Amino acid sequence: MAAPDELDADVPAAGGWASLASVTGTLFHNEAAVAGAAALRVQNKPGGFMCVSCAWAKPAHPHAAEFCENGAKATAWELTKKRLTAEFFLEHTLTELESWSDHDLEDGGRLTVPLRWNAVTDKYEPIEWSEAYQEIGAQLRTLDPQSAVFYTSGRASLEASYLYQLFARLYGHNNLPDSSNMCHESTSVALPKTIGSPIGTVWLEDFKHCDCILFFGQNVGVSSPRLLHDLQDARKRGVPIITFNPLLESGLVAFDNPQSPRDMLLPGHTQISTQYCQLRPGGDIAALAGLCKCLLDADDIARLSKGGRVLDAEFITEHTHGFEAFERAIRELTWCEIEERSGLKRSELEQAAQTYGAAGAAIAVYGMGLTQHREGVLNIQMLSNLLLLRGNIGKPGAGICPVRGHSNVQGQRTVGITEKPELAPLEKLKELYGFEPPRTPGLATVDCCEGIMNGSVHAFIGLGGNFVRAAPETRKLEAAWRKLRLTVQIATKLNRSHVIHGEAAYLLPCLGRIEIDLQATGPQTVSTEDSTGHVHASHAVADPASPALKSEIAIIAGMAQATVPANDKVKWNEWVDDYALIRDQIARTIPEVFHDFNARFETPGGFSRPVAARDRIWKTENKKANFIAPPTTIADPDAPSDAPGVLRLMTLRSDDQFNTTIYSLNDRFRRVHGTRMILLVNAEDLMQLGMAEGTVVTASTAVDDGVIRQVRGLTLRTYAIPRGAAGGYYPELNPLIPLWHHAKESKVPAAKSIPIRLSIEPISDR
Ligand SMILES: Nc1nc2c(c(=O)[nH]1)N[C@H]1C(S)=C(S)[C@@H](COP(=O)(O)OP(=O)(O)OC[C@H]3O[C@@H](n4cnc5c(=O)[nH]c(N)nc54)[C@H](O)[C@@H]3O)O[C@H]1N2
Ligand SMILES: Nc1nc2c(c(=O)[nH]1)N[C@H]1C(S)=C(S)[C@@H](COP(=O)(O)OP(=O)(O)OC[C@H]3O[C@@H](n4cnc5c(=O)[nH]c(N)nc54)[C@H](O)[C@@H]3O)O[C@H]1N2
Ligand SMILES: [Mo]
Repeated sequence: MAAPDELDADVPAAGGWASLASVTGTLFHNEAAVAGAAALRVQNKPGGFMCVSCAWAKPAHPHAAEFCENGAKATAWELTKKRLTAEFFLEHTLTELESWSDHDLEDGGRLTVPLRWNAVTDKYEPIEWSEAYQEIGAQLRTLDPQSAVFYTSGRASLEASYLYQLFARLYGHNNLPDSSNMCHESTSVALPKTIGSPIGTVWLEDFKHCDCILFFGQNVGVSSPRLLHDLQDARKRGVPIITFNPLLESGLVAFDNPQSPRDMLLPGHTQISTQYCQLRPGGDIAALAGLCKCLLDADDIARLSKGGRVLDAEFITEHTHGFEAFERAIRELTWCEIEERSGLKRSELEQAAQTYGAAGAAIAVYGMGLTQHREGVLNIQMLSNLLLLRGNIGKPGAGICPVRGHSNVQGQRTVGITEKPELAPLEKLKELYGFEPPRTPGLATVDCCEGIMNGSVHAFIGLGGNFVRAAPETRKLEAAWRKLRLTVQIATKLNRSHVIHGEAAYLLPCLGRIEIDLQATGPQTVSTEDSTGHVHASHAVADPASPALKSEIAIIAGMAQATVPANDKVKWNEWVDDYALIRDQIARTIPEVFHDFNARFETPGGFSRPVAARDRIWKTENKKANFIAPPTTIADPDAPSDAPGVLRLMTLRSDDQFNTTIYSLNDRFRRVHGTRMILLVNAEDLMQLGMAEGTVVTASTAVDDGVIRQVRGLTLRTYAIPRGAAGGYYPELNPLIPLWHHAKESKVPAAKSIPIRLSIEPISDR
């Protein structure tokens, strides 16, 4: 492990001048300089719009510019002046568009007119909105509702999401997977069992009171850069930050605040991590067990010497269950196993445990590095165990902080987008709308892929997103996707899930959140929930990309009216005219969260969801916070570390992408330029494999299930990455993920631990 002060020289700081240059570049590339710059002034501010990029909290007292490099890029990407007109689609067949790169498809600009695929010409051709709704409705009415899937990517507002789930249930299914199924579903499964909350317990103000921050598997400088402000402020108070990540990610090493003239003009930047533990991918259960073991040992010594306890014994006795079994399991683990599995030295873990053990209140932040493993749920439960040992849930400055991805992905679940009927407000829907909601469990993302592949799913409606690119097992999924009877995509930009399509296919262009949404009662406001469970109003500021665009809400209502029988309690038209009426319905459906929704949703900083665990009220079955004894320290049983020639691949995001949206082929922070077809590998592994830097290889999935999964044309790069690990980009490497390779309890694809082998490509093959 490198000491943090050695790191700065090698790893570019997040933020700084390069960040400003990158934003300006994207604004100009999209010819969005004027509209973009005006929009940025109100981004994430009370009275303004909520960023369409990440879900990080929006403070009540924002910075002058409350946006980050990537938020600004997302704004520019949405407000681009580029357009895909009806003429564009008449010039290109979909077969031709399939050969375009992901970047080129989206870079064409905003979709402008509703389209229907014509099988004779192989082109998307304009269609009237009303005709599209009628045809889609007619198709859906001929199908068994159980064979249709209504997917959502996490951008749609609370209002649109509520109507979408109502449409699905009136039609007759719970097949409502969303992007969380590939993301933080591990959190939603793990935390209800340990602390009785499906969401994190940390609010923004806690960062001002914490004494230590632990950071697991989250790339803050790229994925949620505004959180860097909170980290920087904490560092200025002297708060230690201990990071566990296989890679030295620049935002976690150092930060130049592009909004601070002092930071920008003076040399040197805020060092973020005070200790950096470069563990092996999938090494977190072992590392966390090691930290817990150190605390137990230190507590033994404290008790013997009659010093102050290291464990919060009072908290453990009063509030928790399962401590003894947990303690036993941890004491039984050997340091040999912990070091081998985590890839960290005992001394590193002791140092980290000492810092954590000395801190009054600690926050644990985490992301995809924990959720996207076979034992992703256990990863999070181990983090929860570590916090419970010192009573770090339910006190100021402490808690668990999953950093969510899409800007409203958490909120969608709150208003009923879920495939799990027990989590949806079905009784309330029945009472309010007088129908019998379906009780059959719906399909999660993985089940949906399975259904598409085995032919039991016939229709796919996508409210945003790029499903065939984001999901695993790309090759099989793409082939099966073409056999769907109906694909309907509601989207802002063209992507692969539109050019590959079903037998009947519709592409319906919608307004983005930044665009003014004018309905019968005037311009409409929508709302979103951030990562910390705060709900915000979002006021659009930009002119629509095309006069033919409709809002997601209007499109959902249009399709629903053409599909499900009229019901005078379900007032689609009135709701489209006035979104405040939808908020009233949300408040009636889920009053414990949304009471007085319309009165409260302009609250600066958002109004907060109740989180019982913050008050040490545990909504678990036994009404206690639960320790979970780890049954294993192996996070990825399918990716053995000791098989010769096998590397454990983690799929990563670059600095210049938002999920499957690829802004450019560069990854400034990792010093990769002009290509995404690379593999980051350890120099010693390369030597052992007899391969050289720059060699072009084929990666094949190293599992024995009879399926050949390969990605060709990957150039090897040596990188500071643990032995036995490899890194490469999502979504290019998704063809390597077997569909069954997912978190055991949450079904989140295990995208951070894919076992692969490399073979050198003959020059003649390239
Ligand atoms: N600019 C930008 N912002 C985004 C997104 C984007 O694509 N671009 N996507 C959004 C979405 S939907 C999401 S979910 C979030 C994702 O944001 P993150 O949660 O940050 O997810 P990733 O970028 O996939 O990578 C997570 C980090 O985990 C580390 N890691 C990999 N394997 C392990 C492991 O086994 N253990 C540990 N401890 N660490 C590991 C990687 O090195 C990487 O630094 O960001 C959101 N924000
Ligand atoms: N290998 C690997 N796979 C992964 C991951 C990984 O780390 N590794 N991460 C997973 C994660 S965390 C996630 S969240 C998923 C992401 O999966 P998705 O959410 O399905 O994918 P996105 O790339 O975010 O979707 C981009 C598309 O959304 C549409 N869009 C953008 N804005 C709007 C809007 O306002 N309204 C509508 N209707 N459409 C809009 C545009 O057409 C754009 O092309 O991918 C998952 N897949
Ligand atoms: Mo995500």
